[in-house]
Amino acid sequence: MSTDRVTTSENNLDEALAQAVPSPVLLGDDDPIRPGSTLTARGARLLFADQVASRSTDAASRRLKARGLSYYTISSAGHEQNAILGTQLRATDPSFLHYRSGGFMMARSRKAPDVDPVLDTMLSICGSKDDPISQGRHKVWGSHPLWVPPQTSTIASHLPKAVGMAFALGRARRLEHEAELPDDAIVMCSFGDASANHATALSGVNAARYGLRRGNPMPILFVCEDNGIGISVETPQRWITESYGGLRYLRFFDAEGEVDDVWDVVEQAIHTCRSRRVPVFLRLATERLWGHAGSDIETAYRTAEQIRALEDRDPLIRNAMRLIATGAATPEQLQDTVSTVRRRVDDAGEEAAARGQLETAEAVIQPLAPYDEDAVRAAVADVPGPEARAALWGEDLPEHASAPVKRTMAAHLSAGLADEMHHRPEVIVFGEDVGRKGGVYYVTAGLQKRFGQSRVFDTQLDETTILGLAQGAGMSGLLPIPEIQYLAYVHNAVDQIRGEAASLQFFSSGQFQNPMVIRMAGLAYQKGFGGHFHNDNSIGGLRDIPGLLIATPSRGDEAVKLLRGCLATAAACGRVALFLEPIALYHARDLHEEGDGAWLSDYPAPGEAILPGEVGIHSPDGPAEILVVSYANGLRMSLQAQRILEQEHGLPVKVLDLRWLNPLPFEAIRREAEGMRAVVVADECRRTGGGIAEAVVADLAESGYSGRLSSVRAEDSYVPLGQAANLVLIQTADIVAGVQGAALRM
Ligand SMILES: Cc1ncc(C[n+]2csc(CCOP(=O)(O)OP(=O)(O)O)c2C)c(N)n1
Ligand SMILES: [Mg+2]
Repeated sequence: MSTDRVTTSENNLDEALAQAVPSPVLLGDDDPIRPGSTLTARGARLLFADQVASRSTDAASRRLKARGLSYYTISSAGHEQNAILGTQLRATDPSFLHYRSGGFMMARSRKAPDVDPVLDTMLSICGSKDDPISQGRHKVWGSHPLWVPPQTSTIASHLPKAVGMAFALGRARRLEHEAELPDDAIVMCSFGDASANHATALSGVNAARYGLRRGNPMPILFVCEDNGIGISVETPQRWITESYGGLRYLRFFDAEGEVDDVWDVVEQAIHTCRSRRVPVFLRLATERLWGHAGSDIETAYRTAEQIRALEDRDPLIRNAMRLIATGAATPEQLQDTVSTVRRRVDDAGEEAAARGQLETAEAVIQPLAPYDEDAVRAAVADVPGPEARAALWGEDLPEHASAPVKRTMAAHLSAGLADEMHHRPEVIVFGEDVGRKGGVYYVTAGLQKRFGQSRVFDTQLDETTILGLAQGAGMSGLLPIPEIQYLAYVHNAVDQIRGEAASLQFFSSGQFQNPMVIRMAGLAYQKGFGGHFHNDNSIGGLRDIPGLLIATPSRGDEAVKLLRGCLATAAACGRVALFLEPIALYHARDLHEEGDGAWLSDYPAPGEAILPGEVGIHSPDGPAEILVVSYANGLRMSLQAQRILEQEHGLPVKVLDLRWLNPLPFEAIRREAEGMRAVVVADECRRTGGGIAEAVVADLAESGYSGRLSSVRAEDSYVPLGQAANLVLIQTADIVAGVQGAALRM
């Protein structure tokens, strides 16, 4: 079925060219196709060749699919006018592309003579390990030399990061950060008409407008490839113009008509964006010539007449006729182009299908979570000298802070962030209320005053935007530390981590990176500020994100060392790290008794850091037969339990602080569990899937640990207000009881 439509389209083009009457007057190569246009006859012929190349890869993908040799049939057929953008934009204008961008890529590739876009496209369609961008991990449009980061299939998810990059280009320049891209680069982001309704698209466009309203340069070109339909659902006529035209802080352009008309409007749109550094929205009229994908049975929602009418509007035929009518080309020239290109694509398809795919699981996951310990250690060891620190702190070095000498986690984190910002000029800190106020818990207090509004700033209230900004900044060479105000509020935007940030290295075979350390206040046990949304105790939805590094501290000194470990890993390996700060411990001072000050700590000297996989061990005075595994609030409670168990029950236990919740430090856990008669996991997160107990217990069981295994976990519940919270959360007494129970059965 689907290949029939392909053949029909090809025949239609062939017949149109066979019947076309040449213009009596032919243009010279450099003549404009129409007076006043910058599109020359030669330029128009090259454009047509790119469009035919794109169409032919679509045809080849469906034919190869029918033979079981290709894996992707969502085509660009009917969208080939996007080649005009590929021609006019520069290879240094980062482009975040819609999946129907074959024409764009063919044209863009002319700017990198070593790139063979036809073969690359066919390699991608065939899932080949030789696909230069994803090595067969996904069919994506992407190219490192052409500044096209690969995008995921989640529609609209790329708008926030494209906007983030447009923002970051200007910001990096203001910070005098050495830029890879020229000063007048703009960012382009394309998407479909149905996708333009998505919350993430609205978030992206809003962020661009808001950024401009706030006085930031926002050189972002949104391109809506409007084919009037999303799979089977028609977009109301003029909807895109009605919803995006006439908005303040967004210039709107509508490109429709003959190829030279579209060319001119695209030119104006790009020029406006580039010269004025403002968000521009371009509606590009397109057709979706075939079904949504090869498997889509279009006749279920389109009549035969509608399909025929669509075929009559095929932009390839329309462009060919325009070129012939204007004298930019003869029918024979275009026929030649068509047959040469089709042959080239068919050959490339056969070649691509014969190349192999990735062959081992190791090869597949190799770029997912790169970790180069030497490089991370070097990044950690790169510390500011005494003079540099004196310039920041004067006499008041945080490690010498006067009364009280020991300080809370919030105070140490604040100083730790200041040290990092001072030493790493590429670090920027942003989020809701982090600037003037210094964060809800004052962790970023004073940073804006010290480092200025360019490096420490408040964003609008939108987590999707915050994480989009972080991705754009990371791709621009900055090292962003975005803050998510509460763990419960990441879920509305979690796809920006799950689908986007954490997947970039995977789908680009490590060629693009968006390093970041997301600071996130979370977990439960806040006194006086209750309710689930400020005490969310589930990390299940984050722990399953491939490649995401998650660290959680418990005490102030360790918090700084862990933060350094996260930043060094992000900087050296391009990783996305999540730094989960237990809110209830920000200002905690005591451990066993009120006033003992035992949870205060000294600021760690520069260079002291905790790296991924390194756990904390808290041993009793004598030998122990039971290991308690915990983290964050649970660690503090486990240490309380440790004393009670030893002093009141004569039961010494060793306590292991996981510190890293993803990946879990299994090696260290197994090592410490060895020789112990029981392991008790004290997991403050929810019982089922919300925390880490299941994984720790399962790993020990599978690795042959023969002692008793048990856990203490929170109820599967939202966290209620006030004292009722303690009914569903684990308490010190529960850990004591859990250990006693284990001791009885071992
Ligand atoms: C967030 C999300 N929801 C649903 C889908 C499934 N889906 C893929 S394409 C598509 C329609 C997109 O239509 P449009 O934006 O108009 O682009 P077109 O395919 O017409 O070019 C849908 C619903 C998806 N990829 N992502
Ligand atoms: Mg559409």
